[in-house]
Amino acid sequence: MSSWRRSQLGRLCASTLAVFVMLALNVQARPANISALKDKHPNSKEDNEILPPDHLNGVKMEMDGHLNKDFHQEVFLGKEMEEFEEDSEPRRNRKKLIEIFTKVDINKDRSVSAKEMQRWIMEKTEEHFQEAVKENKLSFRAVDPDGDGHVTWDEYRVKFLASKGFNEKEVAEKIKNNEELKVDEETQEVLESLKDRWFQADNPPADQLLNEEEFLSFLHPEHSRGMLRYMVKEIVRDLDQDGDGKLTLAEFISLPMGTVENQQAQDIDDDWVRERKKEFEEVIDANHDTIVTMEELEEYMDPMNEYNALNEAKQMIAVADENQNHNLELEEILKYSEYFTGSKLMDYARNNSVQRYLSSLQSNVSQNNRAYSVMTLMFLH
Ligand SMILES: [Ca+2]
Ligand SMILES: [Ca+2]
Ligand SMILES: [Ca+2]
Ligand SMILES: [Ca+2]
Repeated sequence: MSSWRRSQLGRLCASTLAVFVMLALNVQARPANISALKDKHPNSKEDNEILPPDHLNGVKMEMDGHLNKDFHQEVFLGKEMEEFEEDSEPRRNRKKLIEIFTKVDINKDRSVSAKEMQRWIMEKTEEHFQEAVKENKLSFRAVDPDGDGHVTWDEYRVKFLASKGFNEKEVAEKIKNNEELKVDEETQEVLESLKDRWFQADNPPADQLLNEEEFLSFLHPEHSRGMLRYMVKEIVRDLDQDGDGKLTLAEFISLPMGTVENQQAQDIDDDWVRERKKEFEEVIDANHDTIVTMEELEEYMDPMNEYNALNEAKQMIAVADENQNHNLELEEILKYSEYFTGSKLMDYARNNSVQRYLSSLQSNVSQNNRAYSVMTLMFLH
């Protein structure tokens, strides 16, 4: 399994994998917030301002080829995502969730259809786009201090190296005088990868300068068809072991970890494989010929694809649709709050599900003690 090659950009965050494993080990305590925590990783904060992020809100796959675990929460909550993360007060979360429900339910029949959810997902995706545009304004200002609206590769290179701890003035001077830059191998690889991407983001006619819009697609490839395609190519290149430009299931599920050290890690590997296999077979391989082409992956990753949004809407409804009417009612969405928002409604669980369960147990003479404690633990966790 050592043949997994992480992208050069991915390698920049050398600790990402370790963080991923640590967070995955901690998955029971904080489910569904892996990338949120990753973003809060102290070392990546400063880099993120001028470096393309690994995680893109509202995009199904991360830049390094990992599935975006928070995708459905991102397209359900839009820019309100962080509110639910920071705010653990169940009553307020409950109120907010009810507010969202009434907004999604456009025709006010107290039930959310797949069409209504699809429309909502598209709206929330648009919010993530707007957020990225806003953040990009700040990032662009940071790389274009003279404010002439254009950034050269050399200017960007200086800013990037400065963010890596190099002396900004020295580096700028050396680049100006065409002197050799002494950078370590890893930084050099990242620089080359960034450079490729930089020139990809330079729209025709290529002038080797990026304006604010081009810089947005440099940081956020989901904002441009050309850059989305470039991102797909990079991901396929990293996973494609036989180099035929397409992905088999085996290539897609190759593990990023060389060795499995203990049972817990083994379980995570198993989950990782299971989820990727499911996604590959059921969603990404749209024509089900067991091969994922670049075109299929591009369709899959396109956040503005309405067909994908409808699929996602149906999946989201199916998870919580207890009465099987292919619609979501308020009760269903509240009960599955954790799935939709990443945060549990403890009071709701206590007041309803647990109590219902406890009373059903009391009436059940042949109660199974083990099942009882397991279920109670699940609800109270
Ligand atoms: Ca409705
Ligand atoms: Ca292949
Ligand atoms: Ca296919
Ligand atoms: Ca229902």
